[in-house]
Amino acid sequence: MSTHDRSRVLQVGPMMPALAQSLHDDYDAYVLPGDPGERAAFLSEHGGEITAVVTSVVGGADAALIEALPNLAVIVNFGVGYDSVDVDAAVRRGIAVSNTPDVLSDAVADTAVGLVIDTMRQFSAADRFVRAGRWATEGMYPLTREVSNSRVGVLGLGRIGTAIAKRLNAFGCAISYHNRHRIADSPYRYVESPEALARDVDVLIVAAAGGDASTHLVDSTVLDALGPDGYLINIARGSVVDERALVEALTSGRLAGAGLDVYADEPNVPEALFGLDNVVLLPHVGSGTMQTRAAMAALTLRNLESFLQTGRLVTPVPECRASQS
Ligand code: 8YV
Repeated sequence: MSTHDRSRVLQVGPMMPALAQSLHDDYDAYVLPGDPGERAAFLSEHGGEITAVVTSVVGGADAALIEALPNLAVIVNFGVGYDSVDVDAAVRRGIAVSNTPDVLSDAVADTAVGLVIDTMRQFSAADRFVRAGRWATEGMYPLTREVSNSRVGVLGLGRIGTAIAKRLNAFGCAISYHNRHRIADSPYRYVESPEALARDVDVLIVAAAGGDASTHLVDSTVLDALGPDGYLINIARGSVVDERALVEALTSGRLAGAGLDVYADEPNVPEALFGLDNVVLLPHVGSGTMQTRAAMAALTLRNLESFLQTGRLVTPVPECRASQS
């Protein structure tokens, strides 16, 4: 029997097992069926009961789902990025939305730095070279690009971008950034546009939030400004980069390399990249450590519990902060 009898929680999309278990055991949560027919039947039968949705980048809450839940009061997002939630539709209905900032910044920044090093030094490719027995037959692996003291551009100097900059600053890198707003007390050099930033650096790291405002911020013009000696790293959202233009630039040698953790249509990754040794491909593992995922799950549950008990969230998204204060 639920400990929260008057509120019904709906899990949308897969969740890490411990979190799914808590939602089941402590909240008697429903799980939204994946099959479209079953989903429609579930929503017409139970939609009116649901007051809270718990979701992530994989599930999300679009306008149609929000509309199908007339008593929805809160959307609790597991993850810092909430571009899979239609926040405008939620705000119009007075529905509160939370995410999980801060607790994952270190893990994602570690991933970004790992991708920078792996891409520029080609460690994954060199590992494949050893395993294929090519060292003994072909001799030394070709020389690669040095990371220390290189020029780094961070696109989006939020919490994660700042954690990345801090790490690469310790590598002696010259850090520049572009951001929606210039940051008054930042120790890093502000550059007016993504294109100008790309022109000035050896490696451009995408750390901007996803969503309509940042879609294809990195397009063919920005990639050409980065040029044949430049590297692109993306740990943010696939939507921020024009993926077709990126594949084109990489396959035609107009870019030195790329390290990617995120893609336009996950889990589908452009197969044209599979044979390129100057490209490192990760399966969206930026926050994927046991410690960080446990912290994200705990913050997700704190938000849910706090809202159900008090009507207030611990970490509301910026668009909802006014109505929470
Ligand atoms: C995912 C992420 O939430 O926080 C984000 O925005 O993209 C990730 O941490 C995580 O992979 C669960 O889907």
